[in-house]
Amino acid sequence: MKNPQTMPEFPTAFSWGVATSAYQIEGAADVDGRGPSIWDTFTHTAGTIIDGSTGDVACDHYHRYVDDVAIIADLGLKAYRFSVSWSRVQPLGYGDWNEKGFAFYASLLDQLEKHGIAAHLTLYHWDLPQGLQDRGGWLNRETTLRFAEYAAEIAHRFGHRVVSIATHNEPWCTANLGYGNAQFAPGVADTALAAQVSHHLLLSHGLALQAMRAQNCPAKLGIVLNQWPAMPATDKAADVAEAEWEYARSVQWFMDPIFKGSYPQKALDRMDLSRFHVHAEDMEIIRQSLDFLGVNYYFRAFVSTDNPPKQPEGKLGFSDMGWEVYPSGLTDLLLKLHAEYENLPPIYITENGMAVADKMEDGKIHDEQRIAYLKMHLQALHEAMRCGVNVQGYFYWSLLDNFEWNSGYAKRFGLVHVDYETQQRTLKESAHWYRDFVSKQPQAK
Ligand code: IFM
Repeated sequence: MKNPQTMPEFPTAFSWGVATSAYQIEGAADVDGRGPSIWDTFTHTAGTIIDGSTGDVACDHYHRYVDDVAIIADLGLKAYRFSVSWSRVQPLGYGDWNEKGFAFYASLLDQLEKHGIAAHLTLYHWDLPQGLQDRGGWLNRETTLRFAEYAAEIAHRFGHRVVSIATHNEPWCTANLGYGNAQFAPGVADTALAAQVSHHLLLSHGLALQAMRAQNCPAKLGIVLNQWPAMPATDKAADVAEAEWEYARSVQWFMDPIFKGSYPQKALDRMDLSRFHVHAEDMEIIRQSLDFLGVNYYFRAFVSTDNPPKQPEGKLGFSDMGWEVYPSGLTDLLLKLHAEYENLPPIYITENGMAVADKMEDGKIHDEQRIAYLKMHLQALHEAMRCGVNVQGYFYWSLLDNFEWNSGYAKRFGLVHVDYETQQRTLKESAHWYRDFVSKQPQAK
């Protein structure tokens, strides 16, 4: 797929937005009673983050949210996806609520309402309260109950003010990067534990949906999964089998329990199940109906059994993260989900974006690569919709350059450049392009 010149038209009711997450932008780590999360502990541990940075200040969004929301409005966007920092509203993850923390999110929602921007809230974007980690974190089944209580409280306070609530963002990362290879907080490397954590995350998702529905929460309820199609490097049987396994252990591992009530056998066959405990009732709890599914798409998995493994050609280049730009993978993925899951709810593309080594020249950032990326992915998305996939919105990742986890501030995904010395925000060329593109889309009257 080439950088397209003509852009397609999306449906009138389609939501156009941007996404962020609490720890990556808020800063104010110990302000107004916020408790520490596992990411505070992790970033303050030597050797965990490439540039030695932390999210203590990040984009200082906690103090600048009024201006940041004004930027979203200025871009002509009508949807904003953000996450709540659990330890800001409940410092330990159990026990007392922190009213000042809730007040911050209430003020953020006020600003969004003022500009007519629909709020899409995520409950958990990786920042577990340290107080719960001290009790065993996601390895402790009790954490699933605490999560459901937290979900119910948010639904009770904000459920009528937001369009959607997602339980988890990318539980694959929490499990596999947090517990599988120690790249993310809490920094554990044990794949058997990662499997157990993923089960508790799914269980907590099911319990949270039940708890929010018990509150008659009017918001649409769902989950956000990061997904990729797995493509064999060659048509050798070994590569094909490996790609099937990769797809089973990443995409189907989360989709099958939610939509089919069971884990994929192909993944189970190769797993260390010695510490994998599933209670009899769990799978029915996990299999709650969803009002929406959030899909985060960045790249495909290119699967080779050669040693060393074959690498993708990357005809459309690679991002500054080293991720292959592969827009047609989004079409393939969505069509595959559509074919595979009968009860698939409407989809939002809750994240899609590109890290670029942006350079400021004469006060401007000419991020042509990001514009091309956007165009190609929107084209690919449109193609999936043309083939019948029900997609209702697109959120670019991210509004702002921000704290990119173990890459610190070294990777820039934003439509808006952030100077971390001055906290000055500058719209990149891609932001102008996105504004222009969205302004030409049919608008609901
Ligand atoms: O920055 C992250 C985000 O927190 C979750 N999805 C992927 C993004 C880019 O790595």
